[in-house]
Amino acid sequence: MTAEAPSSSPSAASEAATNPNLAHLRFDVRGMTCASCVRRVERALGGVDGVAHASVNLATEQATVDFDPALDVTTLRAAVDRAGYELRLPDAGVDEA
Ligand code: 9UX
Repeated sequence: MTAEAPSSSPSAASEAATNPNLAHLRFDVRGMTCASCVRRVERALGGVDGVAHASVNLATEQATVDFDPALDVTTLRAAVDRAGYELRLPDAGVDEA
């Protein structure tokens, strides 16, 4: 007889969505001119593995992203670049408007 218990796979994605230990950063985004651009950038960011939430503001040209701190932010930039826009990475330690 076998004593194996059925193994349930943990859902890493839903865990990340509720993880309180997320990085929360704002990035300048260049190249957006309309609401559809905003959607494209949000989808690009939201599709990156490790991103829990991304919201983009057209007026301020900024993206606010909640993500796993283990995620390399250059991955975010690459995803936005593929969508046709530019995510500007903040300089470390600098927090000026
Ligand atoms: Mo509408 Mo935004 O064509 O580039 S998506 S201006």
